[in-house]
Amino acid sequence: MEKFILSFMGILAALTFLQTASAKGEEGTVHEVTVIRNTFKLNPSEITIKAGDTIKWTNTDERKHNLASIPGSGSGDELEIFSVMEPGAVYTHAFKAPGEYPYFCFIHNQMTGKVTVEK
Ligand SMILES: [Cu+2]
Repeated sequence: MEKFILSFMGILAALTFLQTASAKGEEGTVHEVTVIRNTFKLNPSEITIKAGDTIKWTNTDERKHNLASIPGSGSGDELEIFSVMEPGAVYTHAFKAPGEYPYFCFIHNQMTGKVTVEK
């Protein structure tokens, strides 16, 4: 039992560390984007921010969503999965370079969004 409690405490400590680490990734103004439950939609789906700002995605769905760049569009040609979002997960990403960043859910391709980064 004691061992169980100790490992539980270890997991809690790890989770706290991860949350602190992601909070450190926030820079500039933080803009919230929500993955809306049971709709396969993002709110807002398109957002314009300033270079250096952060997008904070929150998955309020009961499904997992993997947000990824759309290959061959925007500033990158490579598919980049930038967040594996388990239900309830929060993911932050600071956009440094101006440009357009269309993205979609790698699992549910109809779920699309776009981040426009201005100078
Ligand atoms: Cu999805």
